[in-house]
Amino acid sequence: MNFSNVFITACLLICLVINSVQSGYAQGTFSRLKSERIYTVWDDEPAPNRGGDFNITKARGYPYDEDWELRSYPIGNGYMGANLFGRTDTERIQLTEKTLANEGLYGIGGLTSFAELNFEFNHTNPTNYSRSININEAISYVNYVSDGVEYTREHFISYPDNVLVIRLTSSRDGGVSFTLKPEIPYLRDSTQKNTRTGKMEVHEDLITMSGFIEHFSVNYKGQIKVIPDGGKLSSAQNGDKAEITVSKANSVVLVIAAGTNYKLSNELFLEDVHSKKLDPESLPHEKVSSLINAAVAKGYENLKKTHLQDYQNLFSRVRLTLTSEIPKVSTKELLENYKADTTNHFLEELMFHYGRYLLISTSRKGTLPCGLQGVWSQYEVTPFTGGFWHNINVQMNYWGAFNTNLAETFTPYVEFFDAYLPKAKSLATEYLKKHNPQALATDSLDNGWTIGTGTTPHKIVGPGGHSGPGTGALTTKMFWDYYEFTMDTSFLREKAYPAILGMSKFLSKTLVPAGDSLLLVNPSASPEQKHNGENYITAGTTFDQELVWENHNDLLKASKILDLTNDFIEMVQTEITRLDPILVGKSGQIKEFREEEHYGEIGEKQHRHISHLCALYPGTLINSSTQDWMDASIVTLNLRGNNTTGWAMAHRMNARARTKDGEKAHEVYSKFIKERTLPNLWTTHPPFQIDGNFGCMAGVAEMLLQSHEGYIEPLAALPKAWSTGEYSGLVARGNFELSVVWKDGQASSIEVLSRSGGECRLKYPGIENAALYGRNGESTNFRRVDAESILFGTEKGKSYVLIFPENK
Ligand code: FUC
Repeated sequence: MNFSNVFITACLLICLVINSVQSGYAQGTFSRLKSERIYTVWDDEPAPNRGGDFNITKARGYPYDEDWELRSYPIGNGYMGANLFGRTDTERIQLTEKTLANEGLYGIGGLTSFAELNFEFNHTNPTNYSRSININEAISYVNYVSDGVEYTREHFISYPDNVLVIRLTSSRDGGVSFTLKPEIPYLRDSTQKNTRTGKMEVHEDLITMSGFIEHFSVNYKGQIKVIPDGGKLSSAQNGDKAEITVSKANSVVLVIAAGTNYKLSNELFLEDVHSKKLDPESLPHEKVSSLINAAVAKGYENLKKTHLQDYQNLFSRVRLTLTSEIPKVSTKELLENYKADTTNHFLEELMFHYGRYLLISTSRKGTLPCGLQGVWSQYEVTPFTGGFWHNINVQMNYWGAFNTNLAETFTPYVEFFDAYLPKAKSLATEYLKKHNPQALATDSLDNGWTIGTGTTPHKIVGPGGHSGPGTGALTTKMFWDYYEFTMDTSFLREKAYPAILGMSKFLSKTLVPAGDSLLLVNPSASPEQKHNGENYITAGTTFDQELVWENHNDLLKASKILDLTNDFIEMVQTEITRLDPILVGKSGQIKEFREEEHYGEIGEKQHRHISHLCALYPGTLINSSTQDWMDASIVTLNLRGNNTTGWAMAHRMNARARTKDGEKAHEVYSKFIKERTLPNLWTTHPPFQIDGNFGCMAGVAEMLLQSHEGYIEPLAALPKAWSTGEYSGLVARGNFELSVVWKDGQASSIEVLSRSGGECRLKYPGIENAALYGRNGESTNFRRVDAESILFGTEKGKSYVLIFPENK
């Protein structure tokens, strides 16, 4: 190493860092020196209208409409979502409100479309057409020229103001004319299943849609306010339908609000009769009207400003560039080009940022958690109810929330958990009564709580059938991760610890002694695995055993941090040693079932779930210090293969990242983009499920930064494809924000912003030769742990920069 070179490089970089502070970056990092990269998802034609709207066919037993699913562009604020088609003749904007539910397929109820907004523009031959979502702004645009006039539409759904705002402008004074004809979909009278009534009323510039869905006694209301600048506005009422015509306005702003009488509460889950879950006397009318009134009073410019402040506060925390080449082609072409040749990595970068866009758009405090399709459904009956599937899907939605610096998007799940907990406790007692009565506690509180797969905003179920009780520990893992990434001890004390403790109490009672020392979950099932066409129910599947281990282990860590001890915790200390969770079989595989010898003897060989690898990801029991298990995990991943569905590829990607194999992780990511990504960059199981988007976003972060082994490991699974790049703002456990610049596969600088203080342990090849500097350029000491690891103390709020000697 040439010391003077290192010194010069270091000084240069430090100057840059100082400059970044001076230029006003609140959390200055190297990358933020560079200008912000603007990401757009765009097309040069509207979403098609093949077979007319509602051309809903069935695919794999579920409703399916290619135009909506593949081509429309989603925007959302957690409460509601809109799908934009961007048409110029008759525009279609389909609206979803997350709490609007009908009976649905399984009788347990499911998300149903709220409304359709049709705008008759009658522009038939547009030129210079484009539609886009600017994901740095969460604003969607439509631009074109018709008869020499330029038309622009702008759409965003503001979270703080909870309204959809649309603005229409044209290059000519008095150029904006249209007729707005909203529709309430899926109306059915009370003689039919899925009864839904609804009507519209118009008063001057305001259309009100209101109605009732019998199944859960849902009252709903939507309002559309049309505010033209100049021109003429007229309205018409035709029976239960209403319309507004604007002619020759200079510009028009529309504000749209929607709501229902849904109320997240303990009672909702405790009540079994579906029509009594909500109060039919409660009306959302005032709530919706006041949203409209407040938005109108605020005005377009302020609404937009508030929206941008809110959204960008979250979105702009992270930067990531994986390539310097940004192709100037539409997103659908980008995807097609990628299918033919994967050497341009811009789409891989874009998908990561799009994932963060989607998460912010679907999961905000006060809204329901992100469902299986986020906050978007045009269907009467949404595939799998659009609900919160707990044998992997809902958890996958949040896997990337913490390391991509969006921890607060997990809050809706915590609120949802608080509401369902009393029911989850009673389900635990019921489950134990049925399956393991001898373990029942005298005080039912000591039975803990449980949750099974098919959960909706109206109902939770216990585990059983195709998925064992480990589903609950997949759930508590999110709580533990939230704590580890944020270091929020009050969250640990008030939320995570009680949740994990309650889960350990339940899981401990699902264990049955086997032989001298073993304790096996019995009955147990590895999610959705079947043998000879039947659910395979057995004792001690790896899924259940390892998840009991994970939950118990997190409980022990939490109780140590909180300095709590009691008889139960002491019991867990011994119980955890009797689980024998991971077994290696004769094919060198991680066994999925204890009685399995060779890989694939029991169950489907290429099954989409890799539940026995949940200890590799999102769990931590299989890690670098358990090399035999790590090797067996690789054998399992190889044997299972990547020919699978959307979210299932995403799980494999994260698992490969944990084996530190950047090439294999990248290979499955690439396959996922080629095979499971749609032209609007939603991803498909199929059908469209948003879990794949989030699982892969998490996977990208996991490749670039790991922190589950007691140290921070930047670029832990860097593939050759991303040999040069940089990121800022990814988060490691311990609440450290990391910014890394790398070139030719080697880190040149690593910056750590310590957000909670504490010791920082970093692992990276050659790190002992790097130089550490404090924020003001002062040289700082670190302790060498080994050739690849160093340790240093940090102060809360301070940044530390490691500069690597130039590679020889
Ligand atoms: C799990 C998966 C299914 C589907 C459903 C929503 O049960 O096994 O494939 O994704 O969730």
